[in-house]
Amino acid sequence: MSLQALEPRDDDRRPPASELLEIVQRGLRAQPKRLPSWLFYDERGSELFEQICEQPEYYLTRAEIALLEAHAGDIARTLGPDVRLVEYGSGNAVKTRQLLEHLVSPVCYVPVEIASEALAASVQRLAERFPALPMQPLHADFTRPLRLPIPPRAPRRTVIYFPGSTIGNFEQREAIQLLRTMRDEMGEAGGVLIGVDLKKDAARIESAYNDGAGITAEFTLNMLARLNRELGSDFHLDAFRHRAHYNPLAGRIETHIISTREQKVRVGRMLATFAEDEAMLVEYSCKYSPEDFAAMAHKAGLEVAKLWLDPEQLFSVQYLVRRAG
Ligand code: AVJ
Repeated sequence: MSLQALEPRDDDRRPPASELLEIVQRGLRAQPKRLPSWLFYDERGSELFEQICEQPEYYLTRAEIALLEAHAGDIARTLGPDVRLVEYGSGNAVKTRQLLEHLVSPVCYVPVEIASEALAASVQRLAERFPALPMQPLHADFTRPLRLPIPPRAPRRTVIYFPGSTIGNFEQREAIQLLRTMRDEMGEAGGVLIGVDLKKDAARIESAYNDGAGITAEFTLNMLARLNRELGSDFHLDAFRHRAHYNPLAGRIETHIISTREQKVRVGRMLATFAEDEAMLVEYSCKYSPEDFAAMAHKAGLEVAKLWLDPEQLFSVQYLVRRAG
């Protein structure tokens, strides 16, 4: 039916590639060293993440899909008809498909993604399944204010869909900031539909980030391979290893890249020194109890209107709306 404009719109407020070197050098100068987790997602990193989702230890994706299988009808009723669905991070097409199959006369689908390969792939897959649904891919960084494309007709509400517990990658203050940005973006009648991984037995969480096949370790170290390729740095991948520990007090997985020996790494004009066993922080994956998350939403001017759990109660999907007062 309608002609799909599959060319993503470019948002020129994205950080240019030239900033990459600066971001990495700053992270290597920090004490302790730390690099941002979005650096994982080059083409290879996105591929490895998809493989992580299939590992038996990584319960998150399966739980969220099972949750949608059980509750997509109720979720769609809660969102109502004529929704403009804006997805932050255009990740796993299976979840989006489950949701779109249940939504009544959605106005359009707007995936917002900084990795252009991932954006193109997800739109392609969904366009085949929903040929009549207008798609408005936006190539942008969703942590910054967006300029959403004009919808093809007036939506009843804009719903920001943020699945996968990606919110867990943000520290409390940043997470609140991001929720506030979503609140601004969705408008008065809007809502946020968000996947949030739950606190549970520490061993269960820890094993999800230390799969037996070593895919997560490969995913972690791929960040260094990416920097070598894109910045011409000389990280020796065999002199670093992956470590993911659950910090029960902070309620989060802390993933580090560990230097297995004393070494120097050239990154542009900078020479970074690593001590033996020095740990560089590359990711947090925060876990929340429903109460924790409700308190955080509250601080962002939102309230939890509804909460769904998967049959094993490992994972939650929550619907947030503007908070009164
Ligand atoms: C995509 C951010 C939800 O934190 O569980 C998986 C990324 N990192 N294994 C997560 C990830 C290591 C994932 N998120």
